[in-house]
Amino acid sequence: MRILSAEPLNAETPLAALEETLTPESEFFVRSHFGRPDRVPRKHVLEVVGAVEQPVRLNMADLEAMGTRTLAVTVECAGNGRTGFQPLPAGEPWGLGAVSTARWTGVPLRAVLESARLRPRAVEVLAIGADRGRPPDVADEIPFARSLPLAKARDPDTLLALQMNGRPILPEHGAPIRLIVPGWYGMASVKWLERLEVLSEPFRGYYQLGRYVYDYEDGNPPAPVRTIRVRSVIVSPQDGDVVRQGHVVVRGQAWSGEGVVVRVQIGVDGVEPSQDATLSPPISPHAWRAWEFGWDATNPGRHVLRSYATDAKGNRPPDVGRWNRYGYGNNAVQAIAVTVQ
Ligand SMILES: Nc1nc2c(c(=O)[nH]1)N[C@H]1C(S)=C(S)[C@@H](COP(=O)(O)O)O[C@H]1N2
Ligand SMILES: [Mo]
Repeated sequence: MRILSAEPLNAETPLAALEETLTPESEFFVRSHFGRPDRVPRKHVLEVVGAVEQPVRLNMADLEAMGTRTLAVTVECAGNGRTGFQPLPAGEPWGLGAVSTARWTGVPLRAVLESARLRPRAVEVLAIGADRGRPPDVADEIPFARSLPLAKARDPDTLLALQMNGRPILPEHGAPIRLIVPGWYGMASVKWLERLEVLSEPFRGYYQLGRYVYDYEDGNPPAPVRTIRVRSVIVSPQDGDVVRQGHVVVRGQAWSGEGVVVRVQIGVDGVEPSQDATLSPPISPHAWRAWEFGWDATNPGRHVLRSYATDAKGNRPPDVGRWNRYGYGNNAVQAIAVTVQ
């Protein structure tokens, strides 16, 4: 892993590990604002309070008894690709490895909300993590907390995850319970989940309005960061590699929060895509698709490769990402240089 900071732990998945459709757990990227809470909640209880008829407290067994689902979900940090922005915004300098995929098993958040019975004035569900700290520009200690609008909270694929790849969630990934919000950037998938608060007014917390907003500094009000933008990454060969003249297999992953990727095209030495890659079958509506392209590398010398994804809604990535103050959502087409000899 490439460690960006040790305390709190922020580490990115090496590009080579992105080749696996299910990311090896020891290489699943880690993004934490405050470091993980030290309390090891063996007898963890999740509280559901606020605008509900029936506040509930659920332990792990209670949750498991509500019925679980398993979904493969690609989690991508909104800051993935930040280093491609110029000037470089503040924040963790992520390359392209702040993205990983796991099979998550959990209870649909919806089932828990139904058991607590929402009051008619409910508008959002606030998820509060057990980790706390003081961001540089904030006066008091705060928990990591983020809200979801009711529609997303009630999406049957939004999970209170209890397992990652069939085993208890690893400590750095949010044990014992975390949210998994498919299709949205990682900040929505609150780790070390301690409390759900049903709100009758939109949440105005730091990680809702102060961060995770697209601020284009163009005079318009910042917009919330939500859906993962379509992207394709070449994982093999890597930038700067030297390959043997002849047939070269180019591999990558492509994903989007708007729907599965339906096409990946490759561009060689030009900014226009020219040929199609072969996509592997989707393992889930919310996971990336591995792709492969047989490149006829007949001409020696330096060549530039690009990959272009198209998702089910027809979205395609831009050549240049739209710069914003905190450096989110940079899904610009990646270019790698490879020498054929
Ligand atoms: N409690 C808590 N949840 C959190 C965070 C955090 O710092 N604290 N970071 C968020 C962000 S920004 C991302 S990208 C994902 C990363 O999940 P991972 O570390 O399991 O890859 O967790 C999210 N959930
Ligand atoms: Mo993130």
